[in-house]
Amino acid sequence: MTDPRVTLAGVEFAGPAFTASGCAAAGRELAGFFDLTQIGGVVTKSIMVRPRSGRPTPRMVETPSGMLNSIGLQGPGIESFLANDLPWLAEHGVAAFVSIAGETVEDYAKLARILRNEPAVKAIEVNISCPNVESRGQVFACDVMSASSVVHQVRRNTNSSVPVFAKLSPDVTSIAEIALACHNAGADGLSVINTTLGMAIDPDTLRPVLGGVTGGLSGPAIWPMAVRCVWQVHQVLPDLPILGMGGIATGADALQFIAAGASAVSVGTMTFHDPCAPLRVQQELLGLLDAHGFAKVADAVGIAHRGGLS
Ligand code: RRO
Repeated sequence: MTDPRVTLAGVEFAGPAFTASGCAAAGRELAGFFDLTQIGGVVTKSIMVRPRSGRPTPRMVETPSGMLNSIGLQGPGIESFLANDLPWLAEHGVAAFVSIAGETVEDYAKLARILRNEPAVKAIEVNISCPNVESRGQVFACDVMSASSVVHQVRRNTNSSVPVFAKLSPDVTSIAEIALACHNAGADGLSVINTTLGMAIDPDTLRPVLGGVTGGLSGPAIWPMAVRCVWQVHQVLPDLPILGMGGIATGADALQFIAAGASAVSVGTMTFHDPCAPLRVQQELLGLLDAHGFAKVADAVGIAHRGGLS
C-alpha cells in the first residue's frame, strides 16, 4: 500500500488530504462524521485579531457545479480561538493548520506573535486572498509588494519549526509571479487556490443575490483553473510544497492536483454535500496511487511535468 504520510516543509502529517479553510470551522462539527486524526489535518477558518460578524445575508448561492460565498471573514477572533478551538484540536490529537487573516500587515504580524506561544499549531496558512473584503486593495495576494510584506512579517514572527504557507488567489495575471514573491519573502509552502471572484443576479428582481454583491466561487466548477494554477506554480518552484485545492470531489480529482505539483490537497466545498469527503477523497487517492505503484505520495508529486506514467 502507498504510505499515506506526507511531509510538508519538514512537518509530517498522517495523510495527504486536509479540510479546506472556511468549510469546516475548526473541525469540531466534522468529528461526528469521521476520525479527524486519519486525515492530514484541519485547516481552520481564517482567524482574525478581533471577532467579526461578516457580510450581510444572503451569503451563499448555489451555482452550476459550485457555489458562491460572501461570508466576509465571520469568526470569533483569536482570543476565543485560543480558549476553545485550538485546545479541542490538541486534546483530540488533530493536526492544526491554522489559517490567519488581517486587514493590515500589522494584524498578521500580531496573530503570528500570539500563535508563536502555542505548541499545538502545526502549520500556519496565511490567508492573503479572501475575496470578500471591503476593497480589492485588501486582497494582498493580488499585489507582489503587499503579498511579500504580509508573508515576511508572519515568517519573522513565527517559530522556525512551524511552516508558513501563503494562500494565493487565482484572480491575478501571473500566479507564478506572486508565488515567487511569497517564496522570496519566506513562505515555506503555498496553498493554491482560494475562491475566484464571481457574482449572481436574481432574474426576477434583477438585483445582486448576495448581500455582499460579489462572492467567491468554489466547487467542481473551478478545478480546471485550480489545477492550472498548481501547474504554473510548481513549474517555477518545483521544490516548494503546495497544498492544492479547488473543487476536489473525488480521489481522481485529487490525483490531478498531485500530478500537477501539489504535495497534499484540501477538500472544501464537497464537505457541505458529504461531510466525510476529506477522508473519502484521501482513501480514493491512496487507492489510485497504489494501483499506479507509487510507494509514497511524494513520488507522484509533479509527475505530469515529467511525462506522466511511463
Ligand atoms: O470569509 C469569507 O468570505 C471567505 C474567505 Br476568508 C476566503 O478566504 N475565501 C472565501 O471564498 N470566502
